This record gives sequence, structure tokens and C-alpha cells, in this order.
Amino acid sequence: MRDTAIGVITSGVPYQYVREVLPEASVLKLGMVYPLPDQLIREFAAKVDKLYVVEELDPFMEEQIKALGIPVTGKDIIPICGELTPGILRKAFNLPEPEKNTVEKLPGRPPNMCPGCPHRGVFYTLNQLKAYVTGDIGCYTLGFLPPLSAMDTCVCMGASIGNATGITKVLSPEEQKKIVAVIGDSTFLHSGITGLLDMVYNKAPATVIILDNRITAMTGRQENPASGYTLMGEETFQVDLPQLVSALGVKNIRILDPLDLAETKKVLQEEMDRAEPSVIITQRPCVLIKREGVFKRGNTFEVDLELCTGCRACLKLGCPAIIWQAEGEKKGKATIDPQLCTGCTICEQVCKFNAIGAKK
Ligand SMILES: Cc1ncc(C[n+]2csc(CCOP(=O)(O)OP(=O)(O)O)c2C)c(N)n1
Repeated sequence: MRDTAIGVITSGVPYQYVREVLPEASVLKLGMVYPLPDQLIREFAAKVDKLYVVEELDPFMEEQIKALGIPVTGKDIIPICGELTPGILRKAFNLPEPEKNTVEKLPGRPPNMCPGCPHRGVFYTLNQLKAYVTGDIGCYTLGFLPPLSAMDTCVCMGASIGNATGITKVLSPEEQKKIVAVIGDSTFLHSGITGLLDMVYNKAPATVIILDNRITAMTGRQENPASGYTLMGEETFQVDLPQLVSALGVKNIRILDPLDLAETKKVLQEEMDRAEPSVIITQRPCVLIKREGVFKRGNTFEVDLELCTGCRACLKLGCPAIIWQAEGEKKGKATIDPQLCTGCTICEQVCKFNAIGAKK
């Protein structure tokens, strides 16, 4: 409790914005929003003159609090769309902008695949092959961002294969060959199986890549039916992806190591050229996998500055470990951060000047 003229109920990140913008206000910060602690809320509401809810997106807490019969202001002043910022809150509460506002003027820092991510080489290759890529939901969705720029649609979990089937119906046979659906192992098992069955049934000649990184990476590395472990970490039945795909009627099934760029390009080109449904399963564990011994870190790589011509080809991978030197004695060359490099070898494979190699 602070000043009781204003009381704010909030949760998660918006709490920080409330503290920054309304430092004097009393705040009830909830750790658990469902079910709501109604007694705690009633007690807090009774102590303040005016009650607000500050939450992102839909009025989730607001509606429940109103349903308790407690008058509260929320979405009347706070936007329903997008993430909040201190600036948006200041506007909502009619407060002036501070004179020095450095935090909100930071450059954009888009999310990126991790160094060593097994998805990177696949998207680099899809970009090279100018494929029409229907995307799905997972870490690989980041493949739409530059410099990989290799995803053309993304709707929801499981949509990639259905989108690919649909697109085949409106393109010429030659253009159909460029259609590739990408989907993670977890998303495929969640809602991709029916899409693939439908694709085969409807004779759509698209190529599907199942990106099997042995885990549900994006949401926190949970196990899934292809990993062989339950969420509690107990060993369990492990679905055999090639067998499952075969049972759905796919005749052309290829298994691939996505860290082998030449092989990835060759197999992708072959399957894209095929006028039949085909599935490529890439097999490489996520670098952040929790189970011990599944991911093995390789040698750290370094750039030989004598051999580096500054051609920037390695920058097209968008690997956070590769740093472009814009000034200083290494100006105009790329270097590799040894703390971040996992030794995946992809950058070594794209360097035409043999300037990248394992650290001696
Ligand atoms: C319907 C639905 N449920 C859950 C989620 C949350 N979610 C986002 S990504 C993801 C799974 C990603 O796993 P996977 O497809 O294996 O890709 P990875 O991140 O491992 O590359 C989930 C469950 C969602 N976006 N939509």
C-alpha cells in the first residue's frame, strides 16, 4: 500500500510499467490470475478511492473483477491491442512524457534463432532455392525474419500443411514444385497429422519438412510424443515419425541432418522437383535441450582475418555468434564470439574463402 487515491491491480510485466509510471499508487500484483483471489481483491478495493486494472490484451482480470461487483476501470483507458509500454500507460493516465526517455528509444532487437540452432541451415537453403514456404508455429517461425527471410505464411499451429495443399490448387504444375511446408516435431504431432493426411488424399505435390529437434523448444523445451519422455521426465512410448508419415500414405520420405548444407540442398531440390507429396524429416537436437548428452557442443570456430575478404556471406545466416566489425583494426571483417559459438559448422560451410575454421 502507498497513496490510496489510486489502486492498481496488475500482473506480470505490466507491473514494472505501473511502478515506473505511477510510483505513488498502491499496487496489488497478482502472481496467479486464474482463479483470481477474490477475497484479496475485495480487501484491496475497499482501501483505495479509485481502482484500475492494468493488463495486456483482453480484459481478463477486469471482467472477473467486475463480475465480483467491484467497480474498476481498465480497457476504457488502456489499449486492448498489442503489448503495453510505460509510454502507453502515461498516455492512458494523462501523464506527461519524462524529459529524458532513453529506454523506449532503444534500437529494435528482433528475436533470433540461437547460435547452433538446427533450423538455421534449412531456412538458409529454402531462401537460396526461392521456395514458397508455408510456415507454422515454433522457433522456426523466426525463419521469416531477415536475413533468412524464408517463410511466406504463418497462421496458427498446424496450418502449414493445409496452406501448402491449398496453394497447390491455384498454381501451375511448375510453380507447385516450389511449395514447401515447414513444421516442428511437436506442432506436427499437435495438429499437423490431419493436414498431412489431407495433403496425400488430395494429391497435393508439395514438400513437407518436419523439423525434428527432439523437443518443444519455443515454449520452454517440453517433452512431446516424439521425444520418448513424459512431461514429468519418465520414459514412455516414442512415436516413430517416419512410420507415422508412411502410415498416412506418404511414399517419399527422406531423413536428413540439417547441419549438412550440401545434403540439405540436394535432398530439398530433389523432393521439390518431385510431382508427388513428399516429407523430409530433419534430425538434430535443439542446442538448449535439457536432457544430458543429447546435444553435443562442437569445436569453437574462428575467423582467419588474413583470409576473410569481408564478403559478408556468413552474415546471411543471421547467427548471433557472428559479429561484423564496423570499426577498429578488424574493420570490414567478421569475427566469431567464442562464448556463443556451438561449433555447428554452418558458417564454415558457407565461407567460400576458407576463412572460418575450428579454433586451434
Ligand atoms: C494452439 C496453440 N497451442 C499452443 C501454442 C504455443 N506454442 C507455440 S510454439 C509451440 C510448439 C513449438 O514446438 P515445435 O513445433 O516442436 O517447434 P520448436 O519450437 O521446437 O522449433 C507451442 C505449443 C500455440 N501457439 N498455439
